[in-house]
Amino acid sequence: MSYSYDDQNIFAKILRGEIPNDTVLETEYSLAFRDIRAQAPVHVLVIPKGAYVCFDHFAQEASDAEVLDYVRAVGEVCRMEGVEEKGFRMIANAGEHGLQEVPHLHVHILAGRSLGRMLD
Ligand code: D5M
Repeated sequence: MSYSYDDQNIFAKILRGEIPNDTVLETEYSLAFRDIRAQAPVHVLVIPKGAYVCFDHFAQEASDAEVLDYVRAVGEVCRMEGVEEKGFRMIANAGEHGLQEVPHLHVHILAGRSLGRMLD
């Protein structure tokens, strides 16, 4: 599958500095910021700075350096937010059925309360 990236999406605007954000961590290739509609006491979004729609797009086209930076950024946010002790959930919504609202790859990191069971 090939992907076309909409550079008018809200995270692209955040990356260009056109919209403010509450940054948690910025690295060479990644940015983490607080979700504007927080669903838990900790709700951080981690995005690659590159123009990738979803994980498949990222896995196909990102450089090894970008992938490594992104994985490490997710881990570092977890450490910074202290979510490992009580636990947390990571979610990446993708596409129409995944109800992905913003078409720029992002992982949600949710923590700070019991998150309920999603899958039986
Ligand atoms: O989730 C997209 C998420 O992006 C949703 O939880 C709200 C969040 N969002 C939307 N606009 C902003 C801004 N401007 N700052 C921070 N967070 C934002 P999805 O997985 O695509 O459904």
